[in-house]
Amino acid sequence: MSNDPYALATEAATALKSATGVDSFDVALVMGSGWVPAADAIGETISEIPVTDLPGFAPPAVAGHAGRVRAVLTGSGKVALIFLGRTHLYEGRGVDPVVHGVRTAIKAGAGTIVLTNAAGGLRPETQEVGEAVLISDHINLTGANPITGATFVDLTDVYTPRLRDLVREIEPSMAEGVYVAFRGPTYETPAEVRMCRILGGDMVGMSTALEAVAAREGGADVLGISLVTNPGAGLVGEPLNHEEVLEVGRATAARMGGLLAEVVGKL
Ligand code: 8IG
Repeated sequence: MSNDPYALATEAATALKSATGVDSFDVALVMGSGWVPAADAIGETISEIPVTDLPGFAPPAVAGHAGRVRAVLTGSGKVALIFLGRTHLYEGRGVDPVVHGVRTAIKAGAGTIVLTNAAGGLRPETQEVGEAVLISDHINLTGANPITGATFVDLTDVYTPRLRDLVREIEPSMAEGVYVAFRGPTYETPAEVRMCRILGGDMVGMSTALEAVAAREGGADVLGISLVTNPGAGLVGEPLNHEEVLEVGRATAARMGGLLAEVVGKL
């Protein structure tokens, strides 16, 4: 196995194609916390394997992150690669495993990467728990970047405007927002949540931004959607817990799966 993350992604893509029996993928989706149950609505499963069967993938570390990858045939005849769970920066393995799925998907042909997550809402005045928000942009406060060296990738349109337009054609009422990414694993302090609001953030979470950057570097289009599962710490009510995230996911799975199926159908 190679130490070069791009070579490792090429190796993983080769292994993925032979393990799934699929020669090339059109689109890849990363199902974050609360989104895994939505995967079943996207199409017919062709095959599914543990990601750890492929070179470079870390074993799952979080409940609700199954650590499996599924090849799916959609109603529109597209072949989708669906990651049921992801690796997070807070797991402490560094940034390469966090973006390995995205890089592998791109090497396996995917030109569109759909990134989903569960997030805290920074605008409880207008957001509801269980609401899906289209990611318009992000603020990367992780302190990390998947790219090393003098590769100055333009991030003007990280989240592809055409794909956001497409989602709004399907779901005209969907709000857009700026996703603020922290390393975690702690949730924010109330002061950090107030800071994020001042900075222009609308959602806060521990994923997605680094994967979006890696996808843009790799030349893919990116769509990001957050499922707001709690108000940011200190904004209202109770402390946060992961079980509630999974519960919101179960309650919204059919709706979110239907939305993703429609989006993939129109790519
Ligand atoms: I779900 O409030 C979920 N993930 N950083 N803050 C951060 N990540 C989250 C939150 C939150 N809710």
